[in-house]
Amino acid sequence: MRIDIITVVPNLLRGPFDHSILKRAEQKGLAKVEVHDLRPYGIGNQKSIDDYAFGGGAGMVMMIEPIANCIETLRSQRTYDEVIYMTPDGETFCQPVANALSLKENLIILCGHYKGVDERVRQHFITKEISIGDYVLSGGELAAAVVADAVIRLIPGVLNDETSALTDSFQDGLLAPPVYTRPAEYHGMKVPEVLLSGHAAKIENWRFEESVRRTRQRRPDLMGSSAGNEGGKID
Ligand code: 6GU
Repeated sequence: MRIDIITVVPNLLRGPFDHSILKRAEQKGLAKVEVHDLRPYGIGNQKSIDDYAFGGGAGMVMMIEPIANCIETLRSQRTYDEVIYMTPDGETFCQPVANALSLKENLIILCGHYKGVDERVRQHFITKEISIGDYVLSGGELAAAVVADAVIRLIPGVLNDETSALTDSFQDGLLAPPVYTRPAEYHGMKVPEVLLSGHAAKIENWRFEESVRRTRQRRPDLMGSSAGNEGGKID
């Protein structure tokens, strides 16, 4: 998978992809993230990328021409499955969206800034609009890093233990169960006996029950409809 991120603040995105899981994904040749500074695509001597909004009002608007130039340059090099725009008024990001994106080959992610992009960019170039939640960030960069992280870790071979993405919170519609490691007892606080029993079926059942308990307590909104209730396991 290849992800091309277009931004006016490339430095904000230099860090996240040079570390841990994402770096390993790149070293293994499974994913590549390229960050593109929009500035060189700007127009005029100033390489302008934004201007005042028609009709007035506070805040600048990102112009269509620099973005068009950048996207067309990328498109001349390969075909893209999606051109994603990061914006607080997009579709709220969630695990099923991450799962779907992890199956794509090439993605462009355009980070919104200032008051956003000229509406014609959205009409003409954008195929998907994503928000990461109901709060406002000063730009789409951190949100783009969130999306890229959530997507790249799902690519087969990126995680060491390939099954571990399957047991993530949300992947089965439930929150993940509690986990423990050594020591088995710390200042009188004991690890649940069943986890030390070596009885695989009992352990699996305990984890499922704890997932349900935790989800019911913390995220009752996930317990509606059929979430985590395939086969009617939850009453
Ligand atoms: Cl994608 N961008 C901005 N600026 N704020 C956000 C967001 C995106 N998602 C949630 N808040």
